[in-house]
Amino acid sequence: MEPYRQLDFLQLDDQFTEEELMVRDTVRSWVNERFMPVVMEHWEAGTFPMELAPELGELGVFGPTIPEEYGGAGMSSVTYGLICQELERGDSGLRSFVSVQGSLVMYPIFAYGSEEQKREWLPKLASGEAIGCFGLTEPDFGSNPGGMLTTAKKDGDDWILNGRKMWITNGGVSQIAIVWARAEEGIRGFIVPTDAKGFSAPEQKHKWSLRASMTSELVLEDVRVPASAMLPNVRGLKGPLGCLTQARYGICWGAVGSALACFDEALSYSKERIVFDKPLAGFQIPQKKLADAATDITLGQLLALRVGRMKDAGKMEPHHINMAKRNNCAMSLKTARDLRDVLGANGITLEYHTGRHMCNMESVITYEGTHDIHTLAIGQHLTGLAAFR
Ligand code: TGC
Ligand code: FAD
Repeated sequence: MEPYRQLDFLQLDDQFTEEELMVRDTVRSWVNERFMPVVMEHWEAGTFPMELAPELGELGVFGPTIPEEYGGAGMSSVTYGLICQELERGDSGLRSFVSVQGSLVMYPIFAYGSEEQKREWLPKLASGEAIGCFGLTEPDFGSNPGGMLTTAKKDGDDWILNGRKMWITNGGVSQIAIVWARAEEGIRGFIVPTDAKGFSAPEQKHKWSLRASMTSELVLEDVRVPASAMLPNVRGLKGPLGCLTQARYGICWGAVGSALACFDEALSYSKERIVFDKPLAGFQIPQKKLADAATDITLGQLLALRVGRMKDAGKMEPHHINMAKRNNCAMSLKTARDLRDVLGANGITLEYHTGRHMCNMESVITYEGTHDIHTLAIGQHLTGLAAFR
């Protein structure tokens, strides 16, 4: 198969700055050299290559938009988007690892934390010396996190946490967990060290999607944390939902990366594969699949780019992200399904990447708000009427 060549049908590279393209290309080369050789083995084993965490830190992809004084790189949101695109072109598990660290762990500490919390944790998280996870979802409260049962009770100056979180990316490989819990005064976020007494993170096994990513439950049984563990500057569901807006933004770009990988593979395969004495690419039906995919990917690129420029200009609002996450995940899942078919039987082996991307996208279209939850959020914005309840 030929080396990766990214589809750029509308010459969108013209729309990026030199610095944005340089970061994209650096991350692309790293993914090719360091991640692609091991992805199949890890996906099959159901593990993430943890030895790469310090390299990801050195690459500057953990919280790249966080200011340099806290260990970040102070990059633009569009640059962050391109990073997510390149990582997810490798695998959704790789982008998830990075999104959770940057958007769901570093972001709440940066946006809602005290100065001491920022100075203590952000540099370690940026370098990959510490890994974090984000515990919002519970067994009975996924789409409706406002119903959470996990509690935080005051005991003198301390807090006592009790409850269960479920489907937590990086839960079993983290040093800290951002845990959202119901206190008397409303929902609060806590930085919980994972070696605290009463905290455990049993792994959730047997996934057939996002296999190169560890997913765990978080069990909190009378976990005692000091007052200084609470994120002081936010209260209520808008705290965790504000983090989700950041992570969903990265997914808009990541989903494009996954679809680009499938397109590149199907295009090169169809040119090499001979059926009925001529290349598969010379038949009308595969050409329609490729034309549809190229069009859908290009529209997804435009959407991600526009939302990214709006975010950098301070104009992006949550409903813009609802549309971009919803559209780009659905586009990427459909593209992977359609192009998997172009590879015939080879499409169901891990020797090729499209089937792996197709399975991964079933998680990506579900987490960070399901397709239908984003549909309802757009509906609410358009009509002013919430149809969730
Ligand atoms: P609602 O009454 O609408 O809102 C409560 C408060 O939150 C504010 N708000 C937001 N703030 C920031 N960003 C957003 N996107 C926001 N959406 C709402 C809202 O203004 C309000 O503020 P205030 O000041 O009035 O209190 O809340 P609701 O209970 O009706 O819920 C709305 C709904 C259903 C849209 C929301 O709960 C939702 O988004 N559900 C989906 C849950 C979800 O996405 N979970 C993701 C878990 S994390 C994850 O999946 C990580 S995967 C990681 C990986 O591996 O990449
Ligand atoms: P449910 O809420 O039970 O939804 C089931 C179905 O009902 C869906 O089709 C949904 O769209 C539909 N539905 C729900 N409510 C409505 C409604 N009002 N109207 C119409 N239809 C509705 N969570 C974290 O907190 N941290 C993580 O790191 C994390 N990582 C994850 C990693 C993976 C691999 C996966 C798969 C999930 C992860 N999640 C994480 C959880 C994820 O956010 C939830 O799975 C997701 O929000 C959906 O919740 P649920 O699974 O409980 O589905």
